[in-house]
Amino acid sequence: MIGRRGIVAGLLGGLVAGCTKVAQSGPGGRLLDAVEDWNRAVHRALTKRTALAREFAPAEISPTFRGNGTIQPDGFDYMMQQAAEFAGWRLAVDGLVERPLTLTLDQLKALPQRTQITRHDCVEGWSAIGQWTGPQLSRLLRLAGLRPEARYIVFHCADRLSGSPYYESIDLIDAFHPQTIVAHALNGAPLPVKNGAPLRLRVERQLGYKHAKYLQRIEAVASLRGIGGGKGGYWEDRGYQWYAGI
Ligand SMILES: Nc1nc2c(c(=O)[nH]1)N[C@H]1C(S)=C(S)[C@@H](COP(=O)(O)O)O[C@H]1N2
Ligand SMILES: [Mo]
Repeated sequence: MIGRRGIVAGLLGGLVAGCTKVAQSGPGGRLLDAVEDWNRAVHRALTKRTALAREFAPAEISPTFRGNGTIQPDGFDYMMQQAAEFAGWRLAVDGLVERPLTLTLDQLKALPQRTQITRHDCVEGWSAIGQWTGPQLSRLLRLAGLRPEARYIVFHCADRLSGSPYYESIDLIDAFHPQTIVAHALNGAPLPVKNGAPLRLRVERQLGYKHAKYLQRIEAVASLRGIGGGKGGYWEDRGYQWYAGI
């Protein structure tokens, strides 16, 4: 993970530089304190980003997990796939990768799986607890091999809202977070159409709109400019925060 390693290297570099300056300036207690404060702040920020979201017990699963936003994509291609129970669905992993992938649902299910019971929080003011299953996104990205220029992962969806394609994006810290998965099952059954069949992102440290449904393509990019309205997501292009941490 270039991101984290880069930050840690920068941090060590900063500490070494700090120590040299302290050594040069004699009793530099104040400077050392400042470096320590900075170190602590960076460390706190990093642990916050990489901490696990709370996981719940099976008894806490919501009896119904409502659908929000698109609950039935109305494109012809999607409806044909739906009629065939998504037997022909393919997930592309491409962009700034060494080995572009096209994966069937069976191939995704054959990878090691993660199952997690988490709470979904929508900005519109509702929450639901559900159990999600699927391969970790990190595994797909390692299979494809990210190129060093990759900075963001973009999720292209099969639906449109008010005429524009739904899409989302996250940085590499969230992309490699252990609870970031490409889910094909909700509560032990194939994903219902209203919840994003046949594949949706779960990015558990962020709000509901980041959890892209109807996933067709995962693209590694260096910049979010030029995709949609350029702000990194359908709702971001309409004024929502790009980083929607919870
Ligand atoms: N493709 C797509 N993904 C989407 C949306 C959407 O309209 N289209 N809505 C988002 C919003 S605002 C929320 S709260 C969740 C809702 O997920 P659910 O339908 O499983 O409750 O999906 C998110 N992902
Ligand atoms: Mo939402």
